[in-house]
Amino acid sequence: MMASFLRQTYGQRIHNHNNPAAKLLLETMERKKTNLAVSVDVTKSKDFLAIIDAVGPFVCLIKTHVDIIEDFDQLLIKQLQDFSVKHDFVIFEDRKFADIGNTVALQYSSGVHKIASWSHITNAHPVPGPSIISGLSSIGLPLGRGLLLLTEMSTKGTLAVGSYTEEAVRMARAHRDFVIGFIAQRSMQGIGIQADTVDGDDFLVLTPGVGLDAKGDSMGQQYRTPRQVILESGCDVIIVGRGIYGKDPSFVDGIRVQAKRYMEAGWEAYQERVSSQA
Ligand code: 5BU
Repeated sequence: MMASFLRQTYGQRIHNHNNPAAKLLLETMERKKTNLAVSVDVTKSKDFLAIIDAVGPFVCLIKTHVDIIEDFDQLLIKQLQDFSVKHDFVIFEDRKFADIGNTVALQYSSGVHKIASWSHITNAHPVPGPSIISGLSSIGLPLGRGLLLLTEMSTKGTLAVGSYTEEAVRMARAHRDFVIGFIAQRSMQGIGIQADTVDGDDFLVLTPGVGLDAKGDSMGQQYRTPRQVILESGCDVIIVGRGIYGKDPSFVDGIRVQAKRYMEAGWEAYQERVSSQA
């Protein structure tokens, strides 16, 4: 059955969560009136920071892939954190952990990037089973971090479907303190439980594969509109990358225009959702 979280406002849903990262994200969305996350997939620090400063006012969250930055150093993390305070957004390193508990704990805490020390949210593939959650949680939970499990993907031919998705949602329910939600293409409400059971777990759904102008790319990516994602599929956050900065990361005026456009489209779809009676 369809639970009522979809009609609750982001502000109301803060009370459904105990994890500090989940609360921070919902508070930020409510305060700034945006469900837009920008994925900053560029290889140079200069472009990375320019895009973040340009889109900052319009986003609830900045998603990073710090391992693609060629001139990465700890100063960049300090600058990212300063922007997070200046513009009031949450940080999500899209690391997609996928190994045994001991290894992911080391990858999360250590190495060049020390992700747990600065990223409010990170994510993991459920493929190793529950031990990946305990491994990451041993590092992240004491720091107040939150984890998203990847239960679906936006790519053509993804294997994350059916019973894989269902089992992953069950894994999340068993680790509610640290797992705050999913990277998925639709609401995971009621997935993996009996049809007549009420699902009392409010998970956040962050959704990549969003574009207003293109249907996909040449490497298997598939795009849907903010309306399809938020209103028709019940997701909470739209994640947009190239739709906002295109091929020219230095054209900040254009980037601002696109960020505002996606923010408005995402918020309009959300308002329609929470006010709908169906
Ligand atoms: P794009 O430029 O809007 O296509 O970028 C999408 C981003 O979201 C990119 O960083 C991907 O790594 C990420 N992504 C995705 O596109 N699809 C998925 O299913 C997952 C992540 Br999981």
